[in-house]
Amino acid sequence: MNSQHTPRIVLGEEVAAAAAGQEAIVALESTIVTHGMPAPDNVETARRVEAAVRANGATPATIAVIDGVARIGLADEELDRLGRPDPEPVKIGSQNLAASFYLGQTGGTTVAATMKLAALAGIKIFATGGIGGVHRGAQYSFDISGDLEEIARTPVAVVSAGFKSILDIAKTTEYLETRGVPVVGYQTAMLPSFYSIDSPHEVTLRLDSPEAVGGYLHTHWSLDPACGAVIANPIPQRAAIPADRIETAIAQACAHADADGISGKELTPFLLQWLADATDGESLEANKELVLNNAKIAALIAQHLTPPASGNKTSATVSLRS
Ligand code: PSU
Ligand code: MN
Repeated sequence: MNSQHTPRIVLGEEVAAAAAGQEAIVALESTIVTHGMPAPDNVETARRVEAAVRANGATPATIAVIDGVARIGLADEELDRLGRPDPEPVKIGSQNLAASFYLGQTGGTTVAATMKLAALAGIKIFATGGIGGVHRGAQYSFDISGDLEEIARTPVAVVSAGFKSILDIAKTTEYLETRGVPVVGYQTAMLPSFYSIDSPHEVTLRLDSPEAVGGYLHTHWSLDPACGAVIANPIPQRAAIPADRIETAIAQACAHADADGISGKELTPFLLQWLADATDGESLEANKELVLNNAKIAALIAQHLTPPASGNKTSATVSLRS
């Protein structure tokens, strides 16, 4: 075996110090930087998101692959490099994570790849904008984000503003139910839909405080130590775009993607960019606000996580009836 081909995962200084002191850490993804937002909003937002995590009492760990090495916590120049379009960074999901190590690539990790790396580094909570899901028209394209599979098999809680409304929210909800992934509504009983505060779908359970989410996650991981969870946190009201207003633009964006033959990894970035243009930047502003809000809630929850005593084994108590 060639040690050159063994994956390397390196903690940044700030993250290493927090891990040594068993302090709260929040993982952050980087596809939102490389493929989710235009420059310079992408890097600016990533820095504001890191600041929001710090301001709420936790250490941010932005995760990416730089020259074939996974970085948990990025240096300033590494984040700057990811934000530049040239040379074009790779979009790295679970499928091509090993390929990115092997080929020495540089790129942004999706929710799926970020979760996998966070779990390896012992980080239990992660903030993003909105997870990937089942795309509209998936009955023809079979386009289902790898994020859903990873959440079902990796014990990290993902704070997300529900599911991106560019997706088929009903099918995404069904898929997570099939895979046994709980969707916790943070201060809401209705599933948020990214730009909008709600949707017609109910969450698995509603919880109203970071303490309650921490307590619930303890129960969840005691029962199912290998499964992730979605913490669905609605966009702040002042930045929200009502569903009926954004829906027309989403339908147009999907039709254009279809007509232009956009599919696979390019689809989500194409739709987000198309919407930002079609709404004169309103959807981009909403996207920034919801990520910041998710980072804040994740930082608060991170301070209330207690790992189940038995590590990776189910630890529910079984006793005789008394
Ligand atoms: N949330 C955002 N913007 C994004 C994404 C999420 O606000 O760009 C990214 C995440 O990295 C997510 C990815 O994992 O989109 C999903 O891509 P796909 O549908 O190709 O799996
Ligand atoms: Mn896809």
